[in-house]
Amino acid sequence: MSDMSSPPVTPQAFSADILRHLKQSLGKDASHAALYDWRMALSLALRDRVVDPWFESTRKTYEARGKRVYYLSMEFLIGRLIEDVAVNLGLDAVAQEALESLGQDYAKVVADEPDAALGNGGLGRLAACFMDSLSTLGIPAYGYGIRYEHGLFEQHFKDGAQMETAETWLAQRHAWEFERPEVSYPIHFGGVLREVDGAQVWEPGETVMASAYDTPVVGWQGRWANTLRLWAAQPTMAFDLSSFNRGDYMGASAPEALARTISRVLYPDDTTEDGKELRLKQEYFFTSASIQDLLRRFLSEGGDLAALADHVAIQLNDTHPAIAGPELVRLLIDAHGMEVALAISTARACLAYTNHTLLPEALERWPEDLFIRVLPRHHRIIALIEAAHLAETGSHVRIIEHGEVKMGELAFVMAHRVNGVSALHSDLVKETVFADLNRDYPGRIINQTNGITPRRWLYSCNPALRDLINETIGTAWPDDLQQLEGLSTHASDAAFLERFQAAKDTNKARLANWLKARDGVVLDPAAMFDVQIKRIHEYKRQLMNLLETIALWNDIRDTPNGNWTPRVKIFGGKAAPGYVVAKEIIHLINDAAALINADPVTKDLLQIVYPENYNVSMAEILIPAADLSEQISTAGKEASGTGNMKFALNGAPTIGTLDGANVEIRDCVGAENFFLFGLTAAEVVARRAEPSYARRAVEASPRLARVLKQIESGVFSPSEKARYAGLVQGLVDHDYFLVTCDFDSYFETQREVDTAFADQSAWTRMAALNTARVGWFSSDRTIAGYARDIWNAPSLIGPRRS
Ligand code: 26Q
Repeated sequence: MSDMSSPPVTPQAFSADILRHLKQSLGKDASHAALYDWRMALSLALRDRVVDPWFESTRKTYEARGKRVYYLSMEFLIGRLIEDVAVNLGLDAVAQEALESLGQDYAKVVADEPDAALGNGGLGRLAACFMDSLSTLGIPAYGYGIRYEHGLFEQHFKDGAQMETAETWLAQRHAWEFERPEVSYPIHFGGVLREVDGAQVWEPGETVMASAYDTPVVGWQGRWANTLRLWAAQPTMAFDLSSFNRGDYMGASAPEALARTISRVLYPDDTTEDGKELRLKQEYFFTSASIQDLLRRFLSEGGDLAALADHVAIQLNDTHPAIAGPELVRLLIDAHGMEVALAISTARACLAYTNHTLLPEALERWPEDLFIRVLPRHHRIIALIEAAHLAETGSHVRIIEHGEVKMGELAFVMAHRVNGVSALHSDLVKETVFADLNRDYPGRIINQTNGITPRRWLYSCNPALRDLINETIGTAWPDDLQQLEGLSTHASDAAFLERFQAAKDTNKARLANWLKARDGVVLDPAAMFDVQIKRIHEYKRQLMNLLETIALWNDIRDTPNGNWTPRVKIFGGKAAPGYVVAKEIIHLINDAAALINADPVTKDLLQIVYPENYNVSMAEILIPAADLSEQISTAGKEASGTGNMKFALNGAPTIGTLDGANVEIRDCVGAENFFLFGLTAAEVVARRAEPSYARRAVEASPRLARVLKQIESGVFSPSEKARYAGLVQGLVDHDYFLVTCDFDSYFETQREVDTAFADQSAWTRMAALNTARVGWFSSDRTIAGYARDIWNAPSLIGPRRS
């Protein structure tokens, strides 16, 4: 594949590139350049080197006339790109040397880049990992999404409570994208349907333009690059000249503002907000633009629409783009004159749907009247799809029912494959939400267990461990992660384990320095770093973690001279702004931290740290520094999890339940290297059926009862004693997520963790075996599975270079 890689670059040549961009692209002289200028110049110099592999990939794709994959996602949680691109191009050392030869601090320049936070959490980050793997595997693919002006909100704590401010990543120029003003499509909303010669004609009430911005996504060693195409909403005309001429200058720009609201902001909820018109418009906006774009590309290459599915695979990242089914059918019928049954079967052969949740409140449903108001033609098309489905299967499952349009059922019926994201989750998808449809379409539901890109989540975020691995098993592992298994034989080698521990200690010191500089917080690097980072949700049970922390605090105070293992409990994560209980949990963690961290009795043994504004970049510092990974969701509720994989890969054993991909992680690392506790998914269901299960669990656990009493009586909120009375009452009265039932098991397992951690060499061995045995969780493996089982999409690059 050497034909696609450019000649080696010297640091001297690369500094010249940087200086050229400083001057020609930024209009700055080196002596006057600010940090921003250096970052932009570096980014542009790197971007230059992506363009050749990008063009070459496009040329090969065009030549192959084969299949292209289209990954439709409302979210791409990308994070920073400088390191990512540099590492994939093999230019990380060169870039650093070049910049430092110009007198700049590389780390500072890299850290100046704002995170591209166009996602909420797992689903959005998965899409970003998939883009990396699609390019690494050389599969022709486009990611399609929305170019939000404001990504996920920034989180601040005010007296311990979460406050939100707008995120503004586009306030500065975005270095990586290419604006494509010539690529734009009209997107219609509302209006009326009229019957003309027996056919339905949609006369839209409102039109906005979707215009494209392309970011190249380069894979490992620059062998291939795909495109992430994000759509921005624009008015059809910049200006209403008639209002302007009447002197109504504000009114003249109103349509513009209205159009632009569509791509203004990412919805910060990671379940569903009910029935927001703007959300439906966002979904249709980017889906329609994407479908129009891929049809135009197909037709421009002379394709025959009956053969569309031989050339196009469309993957729906959850139901958010589920309108793709009706939109594709609509275009095939209304714009290309295809007959209804063929249009539906053609669309279905192209489409596949990934389910990411079983939570009933997270299954998207739209009020039918709203749907008709915004997308009248699609409402009719969905009725046709439903009729075809009912006739074909004799099913009783409807898509439109009780005045709602059910997007899960729509996505399922229009997909030739439906996949869950872990083995357990896929089984539950078959048994619960889609049990009836699974009978109607046997074999349609399959599993593709999630994965993570090892380039970002080991190679670049953990240089200390990366170097040790390179020295131990060679350098071919980043795109063949199962090679990490070769570390296993070294897990009984004391010298290797010492170096493994040294790498962990380096990362813990790096985190400690970063926190000191950022928040003035001082950590004890000898303590166990126990980390739970993810969105704040009742089902993820951050509250159970905190209750255990308080119980431990009580125990230490009762026996201050006991043989305690020092711990730092690290929390990170945002709550949806409207999720009241999640925000109470955040407040309580911060209140408890204030009291416990100030306690002279426990101060060297227990500390709670909750840095504000957790994001991808923070994860890249926290995960390599973790000793223990908290994956403690109520069994049956976490579809997969991907943070769990990142921790294990970076040598942090898990304390966790049998939920999502935890099950498969435990199978890989071995039960003896995983701290399991809690009820199983089946036991959870059975326990909920028992009367007063929560109250009885509290009564049976004096330790838990004591903690709840403390919280309820205001020990942690002396200025407002009743602050958490409702939260505690909710636990005792409902506790849908069984915090009370799993508490004792969790507490006891944490004490086993204490004992295990105290035996340092045994612990390090366990950590190293985690790293060695989770190579299967590379997103390269996941994407190879999608390509084989769903897309039938080949790789266009040869076998990897060694
Ligand atoms: C939908 C409609 C309206 C507003 C918001 C939403 C919305 C937005 C985001 C619904 C869901 C999400 C995100 C879900 C998510 O991140 N799910 C996670 O997906 C991961 C990747 O598969 C899994 O690992 C996690 O277990 C799952 O929780």
